[in-house]
Amino acid sequence: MRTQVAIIGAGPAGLFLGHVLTRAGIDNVILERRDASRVLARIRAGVLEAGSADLLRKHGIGARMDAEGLPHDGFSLAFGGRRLRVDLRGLAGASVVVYGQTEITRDLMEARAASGARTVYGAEDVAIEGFEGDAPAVTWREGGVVRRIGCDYVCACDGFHGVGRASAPRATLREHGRAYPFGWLGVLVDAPPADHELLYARHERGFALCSMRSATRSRYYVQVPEGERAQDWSDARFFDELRRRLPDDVAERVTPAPSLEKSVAPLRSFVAEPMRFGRLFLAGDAAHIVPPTGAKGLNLALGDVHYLSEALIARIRDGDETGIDGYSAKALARVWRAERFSWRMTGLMHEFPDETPFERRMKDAEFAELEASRAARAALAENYVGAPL
Ligand code: RFL
Ligand code: PHB
Repeated sequence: MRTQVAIIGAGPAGLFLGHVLTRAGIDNVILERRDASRVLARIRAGVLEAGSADLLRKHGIGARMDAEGLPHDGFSLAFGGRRLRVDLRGLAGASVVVYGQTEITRDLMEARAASGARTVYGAEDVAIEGFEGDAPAVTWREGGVVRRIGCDYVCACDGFHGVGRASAPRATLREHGRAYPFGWLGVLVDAPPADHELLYARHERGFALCSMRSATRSRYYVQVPEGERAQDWSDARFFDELRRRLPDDVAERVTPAPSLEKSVAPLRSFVAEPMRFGRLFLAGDAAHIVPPTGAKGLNLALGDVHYLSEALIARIRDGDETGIDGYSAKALARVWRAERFSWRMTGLMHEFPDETPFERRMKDAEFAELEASRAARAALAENYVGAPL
């Protein structure tokens, strides 16, 4: 078997890369460890930057997002009894789109099925060979049989625990990051959202977030200590804790309902450098993780794929190597900016177990600055709607 580009992972990064390459006439194969239903069952991101939404439209997969997604012109921060609305449109001239990662994944899966491009689900023990030379290949096990595909390039879009980064040469790979001593417990319910926009709340009991997927489906999160297990949280306990952390008027509008999904996500900041090793490229969570407080992870993955697909198309169609040579630096510049923003939002809005009174006062002062200064709010808004690609 042979292909031009072997893609590992059928999350949003891998599926979007495959989609753009297929539309450019470049043959590609996606190898995914799980089956498609498992991939679709993961409830993750909810917020798309304006630039991400434009990117999906540009590549012909924005129709359902435009019909069903919810454009949001702002969001609110609640901070120890105070409330602040961040007017994204007024301050940064753009809005975001609330449209679930699951829906984007479904749209991309359908487009791929219609195009006839190959995807192998249930590919076990994926391994990458020869990417430091001219003839890389990927091997995997499928129903007990070992298979191999030769290719020109390998793109690892296989998330934080994937094989791509693990295969990178230790001498070149640098890894930076920190884990936070807490996670987010998330619940998805069929009930109208508490508010028409998102609300991020800091409270002495911990952070809480009111988000949504549609006018009838809500997504809520509460900060929990690291190691906490979702099965130890009944729906009643979750909603009780959530309401205690929200401003009274919002808490009253929360409609508890049986959870459709409940899970704990650990919080971490992480960057791997560089994002290219010979003929192996990393994209999305395979290369970097942000804590979800800034709503950046999926957007970074789509941005990486934008740069990487342009670079591969220029190389494969025209023999132009400048794009693939510049990919890592270009993607990382955008990644570090989002890392800083996500780290700052996480610090401001969460309760740290070892927080000193001095650190608490610094956060109070930071929130006061946001209340007092339009420039401070504008900087926040610009980061939230995202840097142009
Ligand atoms: P994914 O989605 O993890 O997909 C990787 C795929 O690779 C497969 N895989 C392998 N396949 C073959 N062989 C192997 N050895 C493999 N190892 C792994 C996996 O099965 C999987 O299918 O990575 P990708 O495509 O880079 O996408 C990244 C996003 O999923 C992620 O950044 C976002 O979900 C982060 N995120 C958010 N991002 C936003 O932009 N806005 C948000 O509002 C937002 N909210 C969130 C989030 C992430 C969260 N969690 C659960 C971490 C909220 C939460 C709670
Ligand atoms: C979500 O709806 O899942 C969501 C929204 C905003 C975030 C993180 C997650 O910052």
